[in-house]
Amino acid sequence: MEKNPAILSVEASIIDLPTIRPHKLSMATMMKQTMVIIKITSTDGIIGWGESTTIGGMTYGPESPESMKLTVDQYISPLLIGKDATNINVLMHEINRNVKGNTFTKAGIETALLDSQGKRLGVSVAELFGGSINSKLPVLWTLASGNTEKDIEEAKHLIKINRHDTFKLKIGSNEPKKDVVHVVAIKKALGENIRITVDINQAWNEYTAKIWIKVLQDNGIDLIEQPIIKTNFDGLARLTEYFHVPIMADEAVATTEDAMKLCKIRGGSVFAIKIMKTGGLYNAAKIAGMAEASDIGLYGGTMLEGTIGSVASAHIFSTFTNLSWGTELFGPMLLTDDIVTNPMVFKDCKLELPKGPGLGIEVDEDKLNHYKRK
Ligand code: MUC
Ligand code: MG
Repeated sequence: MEKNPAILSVEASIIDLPTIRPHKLSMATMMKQTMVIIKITSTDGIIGWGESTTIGGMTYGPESPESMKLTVDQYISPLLIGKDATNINVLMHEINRNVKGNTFTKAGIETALLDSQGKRLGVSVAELFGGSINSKLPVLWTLASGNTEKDIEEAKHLIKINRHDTFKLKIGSNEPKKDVVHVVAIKKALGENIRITVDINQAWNEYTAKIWIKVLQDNGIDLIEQPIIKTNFDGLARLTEYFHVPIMADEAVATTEDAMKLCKIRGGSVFAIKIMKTGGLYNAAKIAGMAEASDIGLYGGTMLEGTIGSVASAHIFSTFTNLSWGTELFGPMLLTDDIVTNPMVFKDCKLELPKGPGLGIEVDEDKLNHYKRK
């Protein structure tokens, strides 16, 4: 093994992959997913992969695929080239000193460094964090075709083949009453044993939330995700206190600082953790620790990443003791193709953590080049 391998190159490629159907959220309807794939090559021949992905251009988060590529090419790559590839803490500290914000970009870079180091040491990314508690994680599916009947049909098929038993509904783009009627119709059609959660993606104000969460709660909905604007932390705390149906913070809980503030006021009884929001796996683990200490449950969230980002998320989520709400790492199944040769395994309502060093995935570089934006 080379003693002090150095980073030779950092490449960021923009990949566009079509979705299997339109995916309708309150802020955008997705017909494709755009990922920034990071490749880090070191002098010992090790190649590490990472992914930085957002939803709906700039409608969801503060970074775009194009800005992420620019941040890597212009600002992060020069900080890494020639440096010791094996000390991730030093590398990320240097990046954080020189590049503010840009957590999505940093998540992809940190993932590629972890994948490299895992391969170098012959251990998985989860093992770099002390090892996974579960190698199979519950995974739900999001119904978001925009049509109630189509959603019911899709869910019934997935229940029949035992791929999912929990479904998340994306609402907030219509009048609340229309959305709630849609949710209740799906809940009734799928029956008691199927868990239904709803994600409002900040679309309601606190007053509207108070009226309509009551109806959702009375109709047996299991979890309410980010009903109000992400900056209204006190409002989230009030809703958490007021309702017995659990309220989950998603957009509100991005950084470790957000998590600290929300833990103090109990702004949510569940946190959706996403490595894109936290800026990588280390920060995701820090937030998990804060949540555990505050008796707040965890949910393994997605930014609808492809396989690389989803597997990276699965590695860190698998180390959490309080992953009481499972995960939504179904992103690869929403896409018509994959750029890895060993896709994730989804079986019996669970995903399986890949075995093998690093992330445990093999990238098909021909496919990557095929889908790469020229
Ligand atoms: C979100 O806000 O949770 C997760 C699943 C899905 O369909 O959209 C994402 C975004
Ligand atoms: Mg959400």
